[in-house]
Amino acid sequence: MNGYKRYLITSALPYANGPIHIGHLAGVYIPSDIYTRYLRMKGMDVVSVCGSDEHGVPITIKARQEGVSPQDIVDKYHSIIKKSFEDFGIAFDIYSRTSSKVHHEHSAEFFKHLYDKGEFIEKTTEQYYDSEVNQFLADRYITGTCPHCSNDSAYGDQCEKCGTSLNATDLINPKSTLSGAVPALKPTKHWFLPLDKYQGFLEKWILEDHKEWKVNVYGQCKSWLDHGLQPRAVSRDLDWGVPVPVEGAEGKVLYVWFDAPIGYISATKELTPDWEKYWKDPETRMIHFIGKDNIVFHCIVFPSMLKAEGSYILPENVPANEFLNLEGDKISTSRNWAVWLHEYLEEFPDKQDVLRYTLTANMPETKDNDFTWKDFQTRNNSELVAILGNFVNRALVLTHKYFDGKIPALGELTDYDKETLVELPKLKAGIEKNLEVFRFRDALREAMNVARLGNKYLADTEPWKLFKSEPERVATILNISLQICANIAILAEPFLPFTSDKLSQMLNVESLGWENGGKADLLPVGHQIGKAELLFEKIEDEVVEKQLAKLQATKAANEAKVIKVVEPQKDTITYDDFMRMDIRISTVLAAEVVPKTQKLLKLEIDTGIDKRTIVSGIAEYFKPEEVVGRQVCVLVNLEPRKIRGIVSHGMILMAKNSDGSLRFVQPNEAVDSGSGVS
Ligand code: B3M
Ligand code: ZN
Repeated sequence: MNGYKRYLITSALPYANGPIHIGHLAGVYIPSDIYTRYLRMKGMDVVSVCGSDEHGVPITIKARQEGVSPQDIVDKYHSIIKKSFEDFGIAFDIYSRTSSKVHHEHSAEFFKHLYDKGEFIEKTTEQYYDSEVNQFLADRYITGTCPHCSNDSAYGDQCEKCGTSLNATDLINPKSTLSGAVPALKPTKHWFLPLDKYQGFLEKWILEDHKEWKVNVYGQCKSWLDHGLQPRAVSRDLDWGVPVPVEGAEGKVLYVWFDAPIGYISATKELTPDWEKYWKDPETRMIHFIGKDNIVFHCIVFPSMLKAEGSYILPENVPANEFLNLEGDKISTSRNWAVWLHEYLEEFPDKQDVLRYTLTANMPETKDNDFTWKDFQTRNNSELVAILGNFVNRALVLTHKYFDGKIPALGELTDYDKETLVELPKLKAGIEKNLEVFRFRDALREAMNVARLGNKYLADTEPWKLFKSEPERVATILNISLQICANIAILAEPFLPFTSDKLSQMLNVESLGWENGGKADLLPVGHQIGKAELLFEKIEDEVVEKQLAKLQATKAANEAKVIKVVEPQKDTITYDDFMRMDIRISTVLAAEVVPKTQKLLKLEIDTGIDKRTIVSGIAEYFKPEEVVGRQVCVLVNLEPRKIRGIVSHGMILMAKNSDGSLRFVQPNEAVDSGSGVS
């Protein structure tokens, strides 16, 4: 903590292509907020910046799916996300967005500066181009067959079935998702940042000078560095983003991972004319809060960009978290497997701190962790209500009852009183020690221990039994209890800001600075406290069951959706081709399984023009007795074909369901046999 004049806290810029959920909060924004609040309470010069990441292909895809412009998408989600942060008390100094003018200008300038310094390599590569829509295709806009597992809907960057990362040129039978056309390779020029050039610098800076970084972060960096870094393209052929500011770059934009981290700089620039102090003075300590999937960009790519530029500081630490799962499954936007913050608040409008508490207590600091509604309920009922809420409530209620809500005088202290009070500065130091190394779960546990201390103190001293016989002793006990309450208001603030506010109001004090934590004389004798209100209320089983039922319904809906393979449209035929098909309503007269087969039925059919034999591959789905007497559609003029020694004269029309099962195509009311279908 020493040797720095100021802090710059950045939090990963969420993509503005969807709302945010508990995983985002637990992974990035709660730790960032706890840390920032702590620094502010200590009176540090600190700036916390964030904003929406509004560029990149996923946003253009979402826009296309919804039939609106990318700007419409980012406008919509930027305001939803911004509101969620405000509602949860995530206290950024600025929440900006990368479509802002300042950002476009600053990121273009940053690129131009590197370009002019000759920091990029220009390379022409072959990329898929869709000549029907006249554009180069981002990897996500190309589908084809995976060369590893034959999945025929793999993307140009990854096969989601077998998980392999791919290059678009690896795909067999590539197809443009924009037009369905077969794309062709076409040369295109791009700018690459030669990361290999920074290999030595990064090895020293991270592997030698930052051994204190979290094991998961250090390990990922080491693995990248051990594999050897390669030049990375920092431009893309796309029409959404920051245009590449050099001649001959029409239709090209900065790669989203080039401009997004510069978003931290532009947000600071929007916030204060003093922004350079935060970005360029080595006495600033910069911390990046991110999730584990962003480690390489924040520890390798962005530092290389900053180094290439030359005038910026580097992050002092990047305390990335792992992922949070939900009820044992990976959180997924596409499967709607998430607790969305805006939905949570509809159900629990005044329980921001309960979620903040549960997510901090389960923060995926060193490994992936699980959020369950049961745990949420237990944390609330057995910790927040039973310990913190209960203690504060008893202390305040008894003070009103015995002393008209005025802080009573302290008498002579017993050994037990002294032992209790001596714990306060120790707990405070424990919180600090943990926060300074980004161990938020342990820090929270120490903060809760302040409430545990108070709860135990009241339970052990039982002032309600003493008032008649020893009113002075009760005065001392309540004075001490209230001082502990004031400590909670201070020490819990970074974690539970709403509760801390409410508690300060109840104690009738302005919010107290961090330096007061640990003290036992925060509330002077005679000070009038406010009304005692409950800080937390019990969450009943039904409430949690309702949330579980909602997730269950999501799961059921997802299961119904799986393997929905919709076959692409076939080649165009002429009207005449269609008219040449003679389809008739026919009746099945008799049916039997073709001997030694499992799939084939031999059917005797009345077509209205004749009676004939047709062999049909439906035996797995229909027993002979189920089809006799049915009206079916038959293509009667199909050329005869010998199947298992039986000549089949025509084809029964069947619909194939998404799970592969078959259904007859049949009139919904009886029709004469022989009626034509057209
Ligand atoms: N938007 C990725 C993400 O949300 C990205 C972070 C940018 S931070 C500069 O995971
Ligand atoms: Zn595959």
